[in-house]
Amino acid sequence: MADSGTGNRRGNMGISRRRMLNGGTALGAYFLLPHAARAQHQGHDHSAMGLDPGPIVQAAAASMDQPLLEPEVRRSVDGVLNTTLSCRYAYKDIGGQRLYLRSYEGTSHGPTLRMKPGETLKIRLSNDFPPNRDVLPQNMALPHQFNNTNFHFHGAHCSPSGIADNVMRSMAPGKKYDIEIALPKDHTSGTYWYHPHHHGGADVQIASGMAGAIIVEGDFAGVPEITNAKERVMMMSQVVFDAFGMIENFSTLFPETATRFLAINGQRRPTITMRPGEVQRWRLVGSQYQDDFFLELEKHNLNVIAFDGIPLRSMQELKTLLFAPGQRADILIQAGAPGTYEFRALPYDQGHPSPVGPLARLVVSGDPLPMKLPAALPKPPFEDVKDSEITGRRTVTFSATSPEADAAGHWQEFSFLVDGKSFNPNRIDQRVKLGAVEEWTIVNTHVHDDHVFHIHTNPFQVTQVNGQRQPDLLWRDSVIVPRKGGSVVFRSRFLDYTGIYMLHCHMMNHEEMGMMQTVEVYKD
Ligand SMILES: [Cu+2]
Repeated sequence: MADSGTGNRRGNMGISRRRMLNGGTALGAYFLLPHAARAQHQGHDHSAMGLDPGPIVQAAAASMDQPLLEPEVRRSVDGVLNTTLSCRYAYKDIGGQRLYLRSYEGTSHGPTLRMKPGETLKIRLSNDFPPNRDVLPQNMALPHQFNNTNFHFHGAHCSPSGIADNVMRSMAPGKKYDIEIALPKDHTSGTYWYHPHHHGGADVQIASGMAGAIIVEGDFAGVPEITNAKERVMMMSQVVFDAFGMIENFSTLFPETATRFLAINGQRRPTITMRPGEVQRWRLVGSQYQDDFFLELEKHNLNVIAFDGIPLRSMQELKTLLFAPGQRADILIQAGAPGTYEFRALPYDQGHPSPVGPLARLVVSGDPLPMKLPAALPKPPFEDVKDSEITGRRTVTFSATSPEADAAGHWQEFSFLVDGKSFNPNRIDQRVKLGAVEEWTIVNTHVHDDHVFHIHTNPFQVTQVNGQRQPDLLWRDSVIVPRKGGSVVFRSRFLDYTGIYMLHCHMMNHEEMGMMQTVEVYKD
């Protein structure tokens, strides 16, 4: 990335980039001070110069334990969800930090879109970011031009072409773009999401909170234990920022220990209230940019009814849930005895330590509200893929090279590859004939990291992990592939859509550095 031009863009602080660099250490330390201490510090400096310290003390107001807020909801009308989406910089107050980040609509996460199978999503996207100031890199697989964007409907079974779910589109700053995505009538109902997918800047944009939920309505009809439960949309995130409260350089996201703290819907440790016995449906969206969360809710089961927007055949009553970037989990929580319980990420070894810390607090209080968990779930939407259906098999290998010292290296010392190659949008890597039903083996030869395989357009049914038969035969669109030669075997039907789309690692640092391939489904 060329740094030459970025000084002006950061010039809102009234000093040149050179001076910022010279004073970087001091300023960095300043920004790491707790708010109250910073306010006091600023007060001293400024009063000495006879300046009003301004309203910064105000920002020291409680930054945790506020009620959980959910993104604004936009719904379809007469079969169409017609909306606009502005991509722009915004100040965001997260966990007591005033950050200046890229956003949808100026909010911490984008609006929640609610629609039904058979309906059409029409978006006029306005790229209101400033112009890119960096030239294209020699190696296009590397991060660049963070102000270009596009739109991806993660998990949707829809056309990847034209102005539909086409992640090959490039939406440059200063212009408006139309997106039109038609869902088929038999689309699964559940929790989906949207985020930018422009290669070069998607990682920076997602890490900044550019993501929103898409709820395809209508699942579990006839199961009142679920449809009567209050719903909550939870956009999970790892909050990262530099000493200036921004993300303007890829080094801010890498190495993978860069996370400052965890958040839900742009709030650090918010409070969720429930009455004893009450059942709520939490729609967890794995919009964290990079790492797995190993989730636990103190003294409560996580009762999973759907993964990746696809209803399960039976509820899974879990004590902990390993939740990778890109994935979704719909869970029923039944509140226990009055008290306060931590919803948190526990330590986990994904090759490097997964981020840990509080996500939210569940406060159970008030009169009991007797509700029940469902005794059984309805028939799931997809038939199992049978041996007799399989028309072909292939293997896809994730690998990476890293410096000797591994995680201590600069990001440019690593490479992240699929089948030994870095991403090239002008090359077709997997060609699949329309109508094929295939069994794929995804291998991860990287010794240091688990990776997260994700493919667009068609979900898949996982049959084996590390050679072990999976009795629950889950349908997913994103799955963890264990390190050190680990593997996942799945089956998928390529029935409805031709066109070019992507498979990639959903740890966005890896995707951005080249761990992505093109898939072309063609008609004979
Ligand atoms: Cu990866």
